This record gives sequence, structure tokens and C-alpha cells, in this order.
Amino acid sequence: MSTLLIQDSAGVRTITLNRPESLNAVNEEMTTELTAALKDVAKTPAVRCLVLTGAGRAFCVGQDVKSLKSQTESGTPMDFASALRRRYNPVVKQLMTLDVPTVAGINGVAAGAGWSLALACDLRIAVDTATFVSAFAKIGLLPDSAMTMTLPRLVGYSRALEIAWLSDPINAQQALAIGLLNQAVTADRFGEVLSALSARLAASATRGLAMAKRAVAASFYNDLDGQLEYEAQLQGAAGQTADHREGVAAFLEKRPAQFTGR
Ligand code: T3D
Repeated sequence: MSTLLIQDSAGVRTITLNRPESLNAVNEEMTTELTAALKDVAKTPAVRCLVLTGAGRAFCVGQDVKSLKSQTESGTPMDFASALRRRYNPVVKQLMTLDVPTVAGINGVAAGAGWSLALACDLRIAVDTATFVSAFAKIGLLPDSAMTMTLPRLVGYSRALEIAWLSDPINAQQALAIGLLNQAVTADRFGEVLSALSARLAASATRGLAMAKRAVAASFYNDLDGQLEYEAQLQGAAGQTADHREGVAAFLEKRPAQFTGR
């Protein structure tokens, strides 16, 4: 992989966006490689948590705008609809529907579709110097890569539109205050906090976590009856797992549970 670094450690797979010279701007190769890397996460049972982070001083600044220069100058309109359908949408859909917990490790600025990638993860831990910029409105576009869905769910309708329309930079403290982050930590603690959280998730009863994720996601579409029924179905399946039996045994034996993700 030329645009990604991939590392495994005790059930945690870390994908690092690796074009630091352009702040990890997304080019054609990166979307191709991300698609393959996320497919591999989905089919590898040993991966029980995914961390997405960036190399260098940025998390990701979205589409590589420099690659749009020739089309803009030639006056040929960009076919963004096709580009989104072919490149970005599959990546975002894969990320948002993975069964494993996903954590964005936001090591620096996140802009445009780069911020969308962070929003498509389940949890977000940022370094306290990170900034967030929608950026789309500044180039005459609307937020994409599911940002029009993930953002209002986290911050509500009006604030989502304020962010989309004004594109003002948001700092990590503001992002934490409005629910865009789970934690904002100092640079010297960032790696340690990210590793501890991802290791903890990977060592959990991960089939139960996956079912909780599906149920929470479904709550945005279901009515109450539908949601109660879905919970009942999922709990029926969770109750059949080895990790459920281990959790109960560990409780009764007053010892820490050893979950295996089965
Ligand atoms: O294509 C499609 O299919 C449509 C999909 C679109 C999805 C999108 O993501 S659209 C939005 C694209 N992103 C942006 O417009 C962000 C543009 N960048 C910025 O606004 C700022 O760079 C930042 C706020 C992100 C960071 O500011 P700062 O001051 O920390 O850094 P900087 O000095 O502006 O940038 C440093 C370098 O990175 C600079 O390169 P240079 O001039 O020193 O050679 C800059 O051009 C480059 N860079 C930053 N963002 C991008 C980029 N290069 C390519 N693409 C970028 N998006």
C-alpha cells in the first residue's frame, strides 16, 4: 500500500493515512487502497477493533484539491457525482457498517471528506491542538461522504448547517463541547489514550459490541415497536455467544472475564 500504513497489535488494526507531505489529502490511490483495507478488516476475525489515524501533522484534509487543478483550469466540469459513487461512498459505507468498533485517532487537522472519515467512525479521540474545517462551502460544494448524516446526528440540525455553511475552523475544545469528540487529549498522552481505548475494545465481548452498534444505528430508522423487536432478536443471538457464557462465569467466580470474540 503506498498511501496507507497498516499495523496489527493484539486484535487492534491501525490504518494510518500516509501522505503527510499533502496533509494526507485523498487521491485516487488512497480511496482504492482504503476500500481494499476495509474489506480486509471485515473478513479478518482476528481484527476486533479498527483505528483510523493520520501520519504527520494532519489527520486528513479531504480530496486532494491540487488534483482538481487541470479540470478547473480547462473549464471541464468535474463529475463529482461519479467520483463520489465510485470512490468515496464505498469507503464511507464500509467504514460505517463494519461490525468491529472503529476509533478515529485525530492527530491533527481534519477537513472536508477527511473530517467525514473521522465522523464515520464510532468514536473520536483527538489531540487537543486538532482543528476541524468543513471546507466544502469554501469551494462551492456541500458536505459529502455522509457528513450531512453524521454531523446532525452528533450536533443537531442548526449547528450542522452552521458548520456546513460557514466552514469556520472548530478547535478541539469546541468540538468536545458540542459532542463531536469523545476525548481531547494532550499530544504527549494521545498515543497512550488511543492505544488503551482500542486495546480495551478489542479485548471486550466484541460480538455483543457489534450488536449494540447495529441496534444503535437502527434506532435512527425504527419506531419503538421495531426497535424493541430488533433488540430482542439481537439479544437472542448475544445470549448464544461464548463471550456471554464467559462473562456470566467470570462474574460468578469473581474473576476478570477472558473474552475471545466468539
Ligand atoms: O473530488 C470529489 O470526488 C469530490 C469530493 C470532495 C470531498 C472534499 O473533501 S472537498 C474539500 C477538500 N478539502 C479542502 O478544501 C481543504 C483545503 N485545505 C485547507 O483549507 C487548509 O489547508 C487546512 C485548513 C486543511 C489546513 O490549513 P493549514 O494552514 O494548517 O495548512 P496549509 O498551509 O493550508 O496547507 C499545507 C499544505 O497542504 C499546502 O501545500 P503547499 O502549498 O505548502 O505545497 C496545501 O496546499 C496542502 N493542502 C492542504 N489541503 C489540501 C492540500 N493539498 C491538496 N489537497 C488538499 N485538500
